[in-house]
Amino acid sequence: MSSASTLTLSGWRWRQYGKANEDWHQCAHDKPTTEIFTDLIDAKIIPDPFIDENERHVQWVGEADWEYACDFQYEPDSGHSRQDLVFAGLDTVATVLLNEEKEILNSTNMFHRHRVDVTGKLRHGLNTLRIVFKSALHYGRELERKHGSYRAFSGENSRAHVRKAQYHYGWDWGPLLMTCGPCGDIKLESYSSTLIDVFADARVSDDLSSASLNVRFEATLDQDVTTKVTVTAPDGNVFNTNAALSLAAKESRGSVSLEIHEPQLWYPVGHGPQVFYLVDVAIMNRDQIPLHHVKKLVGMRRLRLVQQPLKGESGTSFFFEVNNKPVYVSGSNWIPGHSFLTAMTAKDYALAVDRCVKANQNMLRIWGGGIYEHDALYEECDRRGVLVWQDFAFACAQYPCYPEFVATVKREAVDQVKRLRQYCSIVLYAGNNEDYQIAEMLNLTWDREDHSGDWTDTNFPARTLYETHLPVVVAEYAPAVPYHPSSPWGGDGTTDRTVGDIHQWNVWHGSQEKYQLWDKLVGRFVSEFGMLGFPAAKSIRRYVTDPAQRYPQSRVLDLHNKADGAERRLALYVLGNIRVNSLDLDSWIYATQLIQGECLSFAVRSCRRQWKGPGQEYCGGQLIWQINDCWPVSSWAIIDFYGDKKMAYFMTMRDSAPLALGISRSTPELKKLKSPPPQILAPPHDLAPKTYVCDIWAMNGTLQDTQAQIEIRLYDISTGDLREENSMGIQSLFSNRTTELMEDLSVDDQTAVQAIMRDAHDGHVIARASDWPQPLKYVSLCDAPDVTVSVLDDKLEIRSNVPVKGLVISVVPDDRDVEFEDNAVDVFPNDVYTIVARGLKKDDQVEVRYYGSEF
Ligand code: BMA
Repeated sequence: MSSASTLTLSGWRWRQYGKANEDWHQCAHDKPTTEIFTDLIDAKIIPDPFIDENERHVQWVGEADWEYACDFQYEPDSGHSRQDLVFAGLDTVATVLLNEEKEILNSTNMFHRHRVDVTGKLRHGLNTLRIVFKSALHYGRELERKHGSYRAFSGENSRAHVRKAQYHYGWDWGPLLMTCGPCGDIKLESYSSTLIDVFADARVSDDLSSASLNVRFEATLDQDVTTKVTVTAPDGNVFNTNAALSLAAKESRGSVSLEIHEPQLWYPVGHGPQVFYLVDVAIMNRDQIPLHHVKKLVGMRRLRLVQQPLKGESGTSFFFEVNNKPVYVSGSNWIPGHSFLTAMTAKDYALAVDRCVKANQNMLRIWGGGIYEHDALYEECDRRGVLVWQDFAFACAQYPCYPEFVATVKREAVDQVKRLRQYCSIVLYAGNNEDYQIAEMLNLTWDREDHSGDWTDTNFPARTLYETHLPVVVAEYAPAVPYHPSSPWGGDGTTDRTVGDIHQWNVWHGSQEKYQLWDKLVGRFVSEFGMLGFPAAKSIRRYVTDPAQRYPQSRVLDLHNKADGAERRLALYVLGNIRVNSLDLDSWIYATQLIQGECLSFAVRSCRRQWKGPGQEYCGGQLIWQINDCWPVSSWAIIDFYGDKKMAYFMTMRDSAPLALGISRSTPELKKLKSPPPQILAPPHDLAPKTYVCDIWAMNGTLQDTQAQIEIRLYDISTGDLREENSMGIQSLFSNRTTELMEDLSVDDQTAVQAIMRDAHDGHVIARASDWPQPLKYVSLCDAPDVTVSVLDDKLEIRSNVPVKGLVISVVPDDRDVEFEDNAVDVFPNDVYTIVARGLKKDDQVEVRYYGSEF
């Protein structure tokens, strides 16, 4: 009798399917997962689709069928009565054959997981698994012919029928690359008795004084076993070794419960530690020999999505509460990290989460047009305290709801929620991305009073998935996690700013509002908003190989910008706001990144200001669209595909800091408005008056009340003269909310305001904020500012005799590996701005660019 053994298959070969005399190609790597695009690139059969215009030349790959094969050894073990092949995911239309020609599996859903009993079907010694992947494009078009056409935005309509990552069909930031292949691990498990699934469901009592831990497991048994559950607390305390349970061979499920007093709780980043209980479930045979065991890390937290009336405003709140403490969310939307997901490594996910934490962000929304992410991403989110909003994998389409579709979706939901439910960072499941918005746009039947639960006969049939089938799966398999039918969703429709979440795209898309009006666009929770910005010059050099194509409107750069009307909208926001004297690539990169940063910074400050304490959580958070890219592109991402951080990354990092300052500039008339004024009444010069009033506030996202010293200085922008100074002395900043510090400070159109927050005891600078007349294009700048940058080992010091905006430092040459902890800063006279720059050496050359320096 021996314990279970597992073999992960690897060493694939591949070829085009159905092509006469086609030879097999051995994969260039030995990884367990692979896919056709990366293999074709490795074999030099296609050029890298990420480079130049190659995307156009590789479209035939998605129209073709492909097959993969791999050999593996199997030596029977008399102790093992059963063998399973376990598939973590196949992309997408796959037929699996074992040892020429036993068909053991057909799969048409990339998000399904499979366990196939192959007992008696394996040969002793060498075995071969072959998988045929039919073109998902053709498959979808067939389904479309059969079941009718459903409208999809981004990608072709047929995608609505196919349960494959929807962004593979092309998106407004992503290429059309219809890849396929064995994208998830495939394992041969040989055993007599095994645990198939373990879920340690931890429920923390309302007063946090105890937790009940219910450990549920599923097993396949060929004999009677005893199970043993061992729980090790974060402090090393081991308990409950007595909780043994006997299971008879015919049984397949069991559970063990225990109470934990004074549990050690898991917190989101900034609220407390990320600690875990280790739950070890073992099954043993009659002689107490272990047959199999599974370990789970369990973070215990009490979780609520709070939607309750607010003081003095209509609608309801929408914020997350963890361990009875409200958590203001400053986060981002996450799209898949690559067009070819098998190229992503655990290290890539760890780095992505690290960048999110370093940007003072505490949530990632895993957007519905991508995938249910790799375990590595959730593991890292658990470990770093980053909350996860998980969409189900539907986006921007009218989806069908015929019986086969419902069946495949229900199974997908069960497979994925069972996989994900142990991750304590997941705080919400949402039914889809923007499908109710699509219903509104297409004027589909969506009667909010109709709660029948079955809308399959309407032209918005998928409502039945989002409001009936998916919530049932979440309630059954992840009962402690709230469910939200869509993002956005709530109240009178998807644009209701007073209930639920909104996607605020009236800056950039929609009515294309001025970003200076962001304070009038805030909702209860803003789960998407964004502004496009070009990637770094060094990134562009990597994907645009012909130097002649390195200008902003080039054919290649246009191909690497998928956003509808992007050049017009970028021009609108750049030209409407800043002075541009040159359209060379470097200047355009700077210009687009500056307006992206300005826009997102206005948004983050405006949202966060509305977190005003108990009963006044008028905004519970904001999620930037988007933190990452899946290929090299000009997009809304704040970190480009090659990892270079755009200016917006740093600017919003400062706005999201635990302790931060905010300044807004307005006119008394504009201040009164709750929504942007009708555009016809507000030509640009009306928003650029000669005098303004400023409000100044502080944000304390920590859980401690804090005392801080606040200083306000007003400077003439062109001369650097200090016009007014106001030391507000020590101010009390109450925990977990904003505190208004000053109202209606009058300033004129040549004055920039700087606010500094200092530690009340030792005077060190905790936070800075600045505010400038808008739009910046009307501001007179100093002709010859004296800006000095002192380069030291691992840091820089910046000084200036006049206020400068958006100062960016880069090392020359720019491919040196230096990590700037801050950048894109505003520098004021009488202040030394120090930036930590790891890897910087004191004789390094740096390049300095700021608003006005190159225009
Ligand atoms: C949204 C998203 C995406 C899209 C983005 C930018 O609303 O959900 O579908 O990529 O806007 O247009």
